[in-house]
Amino acid sequence: MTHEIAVIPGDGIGKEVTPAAVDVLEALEIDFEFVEADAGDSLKEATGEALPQETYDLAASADATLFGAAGETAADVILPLRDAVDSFVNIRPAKAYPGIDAVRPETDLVFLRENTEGVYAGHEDRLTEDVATLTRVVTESASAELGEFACEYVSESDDHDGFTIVHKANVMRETDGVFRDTIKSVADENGVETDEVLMDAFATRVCLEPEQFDVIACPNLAGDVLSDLAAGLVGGLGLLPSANVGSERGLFEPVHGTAPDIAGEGVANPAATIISAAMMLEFLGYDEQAHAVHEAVEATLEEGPRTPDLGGDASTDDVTDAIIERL
Ligand code: GGG
Repeated sequence: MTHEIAVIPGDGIGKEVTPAAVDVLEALEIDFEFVEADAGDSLKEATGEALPQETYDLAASADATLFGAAGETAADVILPLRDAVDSFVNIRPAKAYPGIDAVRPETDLVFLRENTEGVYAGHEDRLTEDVATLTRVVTESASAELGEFACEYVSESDDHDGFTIVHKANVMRETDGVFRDTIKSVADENGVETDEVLMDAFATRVCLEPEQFDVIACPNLAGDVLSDLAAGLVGGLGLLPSANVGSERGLFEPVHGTAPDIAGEGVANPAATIISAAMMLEFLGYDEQAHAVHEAVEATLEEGPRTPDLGGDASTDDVTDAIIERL
């Protein structure tokens, strides 16, 4: 059975790391049909539109989407694309790999980020020259969906005892109150253990003792920020993949953005995007191939070659070729 894979590189280093991940997928000789589409800052400059309807429609109909990076047009590109695949959760693993000089080598976390609402729901207004407002939306239904997913996620593997709910309900009593209480009651109904930590305290504690945490369910913005923070503990953003999962489709992308400081130089670390592609393989049921990609990436991170962000001098292509050779 052929799977149609939408490939949307986006901007900056997205144009370099996304083809690298496609090269790895092609080397697996699975029956994939790759269909490329454009979106992002450079497209907006050229056409006035950051996300054409045909790109949205492609993501909404393909079996899975591989996305690169969004820049200034992130709100016009990546948020609608997550909507196109009906994604309610963004899974962001952050783990330290052997051989990589990590600030906290004991880090092994998985962020389950609510993916549809919070302050990313898009309700911003400029009321006057002096006043801008933002409406934060949190619903019981989206929180329950995340809670149910978190329960399934931790129950599927013996590696997890439960999960941590990160929130700021002592200040945002209504919105994060709904988030925390709904997830807690879903977990209780499912017999899954939870604990809870205020998001500011979590930021400190995860830096000092990341081994205290495992799976973390968090609101949209907190998940975006705290997973980037965790990237700093494990060796940088070049190592963090993500999966935007819906009930039928998924969109897979590195956590990093466009990295304009190195874009066009051919030295971006492709690991995060290639691990995201491995998450896509798992989502589509290609467990064996996914495992092979994870192993090949881990061996390459440990033994090299490495890109400059990890202290090496290899190019994106060198690292990609080394991963393909190890498959
Ligand atoms: N590949 C991830 C990406 O493009 N990140 C840029 C960004 O601003 N993302 C916002 C988000 O992940 O919600």
